[in-house]
Amino acid sequence: MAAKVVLATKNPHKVEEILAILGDIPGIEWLTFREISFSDVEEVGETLEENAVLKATAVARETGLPALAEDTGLEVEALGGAPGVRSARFAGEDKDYRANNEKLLRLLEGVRNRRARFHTVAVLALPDGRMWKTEGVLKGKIAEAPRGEHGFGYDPLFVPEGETRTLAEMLPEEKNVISHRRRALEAMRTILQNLATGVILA
Ligand code: ITT
Repeated sequence: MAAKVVLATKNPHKVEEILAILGDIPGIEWLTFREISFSDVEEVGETLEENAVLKATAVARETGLPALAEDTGLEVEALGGAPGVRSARFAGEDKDYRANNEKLLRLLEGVRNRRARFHTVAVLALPDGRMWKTEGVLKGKIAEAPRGEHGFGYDPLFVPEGETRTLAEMLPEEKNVISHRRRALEAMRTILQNLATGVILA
């Protein structure tokens, strides 16, 4: 019988990317918000790690199943690491990607240092309180104007190191090979395999 793991996010873009990265592990049956209901978790943490822990542990407790959550932030050097943990609500409470991107471009008007990184912290939590944490980083820079239709969030403004295209100009499968999310989740693969084979008992 497959080990059920809940994806503790209600962001459909994230669900798609996470399943593209980890969906192939034999013996794991992923349950998304489409298959199982869980409450919204308030992201009141001061760090990506705190928020990822809050989301994973709350959903594991509520559903009685292992839960995987991740929190991601865009950290811009010239802005002292902002928007960081506040990336989703940078321009206000309603998580409007376009408003967030416009605010970022406004703050960087005339700024030569465009260096930035995406930072993901992933947490797998079991209902009994055990948990595992991994992280992934993608370095790059902020473009002068949005480009591309793929991806979500800040992707139209983010040019990975060694690339000329923004993440939103890449195909999803290209982003998923190099992304911060890929790096954080790949580090979780062995733990999930151990869960699937019963080496770790949920
Ligand atoms: P959950 O908490 O339900 O997982 P969320 O959208 O609130 O979903 P975060 O708290 O991690 O997720 O918010 C991070 C924000 O950062 C998100 O709303 C996007 O604006 C942005 N973001 C996250 N991952 C991104 C990516 O791969 N590319 C571009 N922007 C991203």
